[in-house]
Formats: sequence, C-alpha cells, structure tokens
Amino acid sequence: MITSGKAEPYALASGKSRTALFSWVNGAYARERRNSQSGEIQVKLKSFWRDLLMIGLPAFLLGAVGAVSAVAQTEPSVSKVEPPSWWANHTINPVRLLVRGRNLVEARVKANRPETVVSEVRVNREGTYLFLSLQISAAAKPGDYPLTVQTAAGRTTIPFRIESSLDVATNFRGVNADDVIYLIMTDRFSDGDPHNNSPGDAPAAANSRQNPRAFHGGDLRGVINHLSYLKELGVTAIWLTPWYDNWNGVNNCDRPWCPNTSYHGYGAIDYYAVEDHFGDLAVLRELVEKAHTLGLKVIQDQVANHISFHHPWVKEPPLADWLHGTVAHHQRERFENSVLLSPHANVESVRNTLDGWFSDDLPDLNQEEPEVARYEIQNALWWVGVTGIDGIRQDTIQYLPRTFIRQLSDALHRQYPKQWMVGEVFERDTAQTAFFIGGHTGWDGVDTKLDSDFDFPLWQVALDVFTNKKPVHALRDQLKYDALYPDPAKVTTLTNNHDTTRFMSLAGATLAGAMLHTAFMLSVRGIPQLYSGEEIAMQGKEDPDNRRDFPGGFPGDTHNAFTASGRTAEEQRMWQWTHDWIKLRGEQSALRDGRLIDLYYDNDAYAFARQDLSETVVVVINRASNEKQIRIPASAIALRDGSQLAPLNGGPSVGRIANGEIIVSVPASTAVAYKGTE
Ligand SMILES: [Ca+2]
Ligand SMILES: [Ca+2]
Ligand SMILES: [Ca+2]
Repeated sequence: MITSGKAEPYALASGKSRTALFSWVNGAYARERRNSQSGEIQVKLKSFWRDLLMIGLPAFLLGAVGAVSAVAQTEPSVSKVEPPSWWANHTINPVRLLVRGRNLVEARVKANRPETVVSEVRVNREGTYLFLSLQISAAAKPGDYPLTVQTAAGRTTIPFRIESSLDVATNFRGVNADDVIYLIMTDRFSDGDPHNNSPGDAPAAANSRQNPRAFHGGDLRGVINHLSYLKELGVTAIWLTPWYDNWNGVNNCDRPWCPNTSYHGYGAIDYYAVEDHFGDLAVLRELVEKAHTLGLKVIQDQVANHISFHHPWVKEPPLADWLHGTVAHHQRERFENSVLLSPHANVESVRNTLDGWFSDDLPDLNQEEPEVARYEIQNALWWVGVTGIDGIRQDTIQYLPRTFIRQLSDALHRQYPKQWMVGEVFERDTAQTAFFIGGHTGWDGVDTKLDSDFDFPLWQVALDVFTNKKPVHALRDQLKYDALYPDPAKVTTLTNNHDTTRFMSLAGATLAGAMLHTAFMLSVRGIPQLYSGEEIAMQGKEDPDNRRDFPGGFPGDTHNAFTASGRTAEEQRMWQWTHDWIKLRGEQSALRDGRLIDLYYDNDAYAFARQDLSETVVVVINRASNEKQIRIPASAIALRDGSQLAPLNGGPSVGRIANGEIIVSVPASTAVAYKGTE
C-alpha cells in the first residue's frame, strides 16, 4: 500500500530513475515488514507516516522534480546526421552514418521503410555519438527514409533521405589539360547578396572590409553573377576556396594576425553545411548548374586534414581516437615535411608531421581510425554527388597518411570514373611533389592514385626567372626533373595562389615579366591554374594582402575590372594577353596535350615545341631587352625543309625551313608561338 500509493507519481518516470525510486520505497517498506514481525508494526507505520510528512514529503517532492528532469535528460535525442542523405545504387553501400545526439547509450536503431536496413550500430561511451551502417536497396526511390532510435528511456527519429542522382553527362566530368583553372577566394571575389553579410551570431568585427582578415561579403551569388566574365576570359574551370561552414566569430590575440576570422574557409565547423556568409546548398547547386550550362567546371576545395578549433568534435569527439590528441595534449606541427619522403626518417618525426596540429588551433583528424576514414571519404563523395562538381582540390594533402589518400582516390574513381583530385603538396623539391602524385609506387609500397598535384617547384623557378633572379634556362633545368613524374602532363601548373605573393608585388616584377610568366604557364605541359586577379596584374604581398577584393565585385566599388571599359590601361593589357594565350591554348591541341621538346635555351631565352599527333607548335620566350635570333632545329621536331612556321599570336613571320633548321627573330621581352605548316 505504501509503495503503491507513494510510488504512483514515479510510475511516470522511466528507465533507471523509476527502478531506483521503487527500490528505495520498497527498501523502506521491507524494513517496516521486518519490524512488524517483532510486533512493532503500528508504531513503525506511524513513525513512517510522521517521518514522511515531516521530512520525507518535501524530499519526495524535490525528488519528483529531479525525476522529471532526469526523464528529460535520459530520453534519446538526435541533433545531427552525417551524411544527411545518400543514393541508391551507389558504390558505397552500406553507407555509414554518424549521428550526434544525447542519451544514445544502448540505443537500438531500425529503419522505418523496408528499402533500408540498419546494421553495425555502435555508440560511444558518452552516448553522444552513434554510428550505424545503412544498406540501401537498389530499388529505393528518392525520398525520406527515417530511422527510429530506441532506448529504454524513449525513442526518437533519425531523419535521412535518398537523393536522386545527377546526370553523369553534364556532371562529374573531371579536369584535364584541356582545362584552364581559375582560383576564386569566395569571400574576396564579389558580394552578390548583402543579406548574408552579417549572420545572426557573427559579431560586427567579423564582417568588416576594413580588416583584411575579416569576412568581406563575397559569396556564391557573386560568383554566379560573374560566370559570364569567366567565360569571356576563357577559363574552363573554377576552383572555389572551401565552402564548408566555418566559425562566424573573431579570434582576438596580441599577435599581428589578430583579430582574424575564418573568411578563408579552411576551418570547418560542419563538414555537411555551406558557409552561411556564402549562401546555402541551394545557391551552391545553382552555381554548379549554371557553370555547367556555360561549359565551366567547378572544383571544390576540401580539407580532410584538419578542422576548426570551434568544431563540436573538439570538445566532444565521436571516439577517443577521432582526433590526434586533445586540446590539452597534442603535438604541434613542426613542418619537417621532407621526412615524409625519406625512407630513413625516424617514426617520431613522421608522426609529428602526420599528426601535429597546425599552429595549435587546427585539430588534426586521425584517418587511421577506420570510422574517421569512412566519414571523410563519404563526405568527399557526398559533396560530389549533391552538387555535380567536376574536381576536388585537397588541402595540405601530404599531412594525410598516404594509404588514406589512396583510399579516397579509389573511392572517388569507383563512383565517378572521371572525377579528378589535385593535392596541395607545397614543396619546391620535385622529388617530394612527384612522390605524392599517383601512377607509381613509392618506397613505402603505396601508390596514392592521386590524379594531380601542384607543380610548386616549377612555380618557384618561373617566378624567379620572370623577375630576373635566374637565367631563363632555369626553366628547362627544372623541367628536366619531370623524369620523376609517372606522367608530367598530369601536374597542375600554378601561376600563383591565395597563399603566395602576387607576381606584381615580387621584387623585380614588371608588367612585361608578368606577361611572359603567364604565356609560359599557359603553354608549358600540365594543367594550368591561374589565381583570380592575376589577369589584371593585381598587386598583393603575402597573406592577407594577396587576398584583396576583386575590383568591381563589391557595393560602392568605383573601379570595375570586370568590364573592359572599367579597367586601367595596364589591367586591360594584361587581361587581353591572358585571354589571348588561353584562347590559343584552346585552339591548339598540341599546347594542351603535346609532348614538350626543348629546342633552345640560354640566359635570356627558352624555345620549346609542343607536339601531338596532329600538329607542332613552337613557343619562344625572349626575356632580353633586345630582339634575339633563335636557331630552331626543325629536323628535331620532324619539320621538313621547305615547310614553314606560321605565327599564331602576331609574331614576326619567318622564312622557310632549310637545312633542317630555321631562324626566328623574337622581339624584346615577349613570347611568340608558331605552328609548323607545309
Ligand atoms: Ca554577401
Ligand atoms: Ca559560418
Ligand atoms: Ca594530419
């Protein structure tokens, strides 16, 4: 009676709290029964009721409040599902879901619809993350496929969708030497939507064009608005800096780089959301679709190596080994990168390079934990699948285990055979960049299968040559190390990027030098990548000065370099030159795919041929301040006596080939191209 009467309110309680309360009450009742056996039942019962009224009732009432609160705390809840959607007939099946929530210990999960089946449920010790594998039937149609998660304390829903697949004819097309890539720093290109400039949780100081390290308002709509500009320039692919959602706050410190923000995008706080300053998934999909309609490909900047210090995983990692260490205990990256190349490196140095946190504030993910590897591979494929992008630029790729790079490359190619990934191996040593590109096996037995990496060694030499710090033959001297690449045509040749000083701000830079630099980069082997603003000879020293806003992209700009009439004379000259070399590359297949053959090199000049099965193009670069006569060994490129070299870009005409050679007179400080003709 006592138990049933007084326990009634607690019958509403669930799980462990209910059991505990019943045992407490039952314990008291049991003691009374024992006492009753000694003939003292009435006294004890009176004593019980008195105690209950005087002390116990308030305590019971407090307990009731606590128990109700315990109910709320023990019911399972779900706050994030990653990935939120997937596809039927996908090469990854089952897909592995990571569910963030509360009170998930001992959770059971089942699919609400028969086309999906749940297995391999795993919950972390804290009950804050649940992993599950979801098998998707080939017959599953696009739509909602919720799952039910159940614990002893209650149940809740895991939302999940099956997406319709995008058309492979117009999406996922990969990138190759037929393309010219244009790098856009989204925050600094154009503000197409002022409504997203100040998200609710962003302090005013985070969004200020006066601070070169704050958000400036550039966004995906701004890129959409200028797709026609890119088409006019002639580039065929755009690489956008990361669009993952980053932290909206401001870092303050007493160092020169503070206050700063995550406007650059390299510190994800959510791998499955679009930065709210840039737009949302719908705008991103619109951007890719409109780019594709114009014949422009889109490359996503992905960052598998590290996350923001503000990512929820930093305080609550899904697994104990999810990150390399914790905020309190982790290695700081020492950037001894060459140890990655050496078979003689000690394991401590290698582990520091692979596991260390960049500048202490970018926590490093542990891809050797299989759950992390699966998460990141699916994340990469999810973005490809939902947007239709054509390529991926993988940030800081050498700090990822090489076996993981191979896993990721394999997974991309298995699902999207044309898909392309270029890795950032920011090294000036060709042995190191070549070590990471796919197509050959390193001393460690690993072929990364990586489609491309950036040619930073040639980038450095070219900057030095065209700012008069090295003889021109240094270009050829560097290119001979192409012997280290399984296929040098697959490297991505960069003019510059958002991490490097702009050409026009280098010591010794001239407009003529910048023009030679661009001509060389657009005619040498590889896949050329330009950095937004180089086409108008923008200035900018090291980060963040090299990330100035594109003129004309922002409200109130009086200078608009998006139109010919808005450009200065110098800007227009550089723009037209860049445009013309891109056009030439597009017209001449040999400039894209042809074999590179050295013809002549000295302190001032470099002549080379690009030759494929259908044509031969000769490029001659003369850095000297006077005209130069260059002797071309025509027989070496199978041009017969009597045939000609026809100028392709306004260079002076030359005579007919005789005795297996021809003399080309190249005006001062220019680059000319000729095509071999009968
Ligand atoms: Ca904006
Ligand atoms: Ca954000
Ligand atoms: Ca790492």
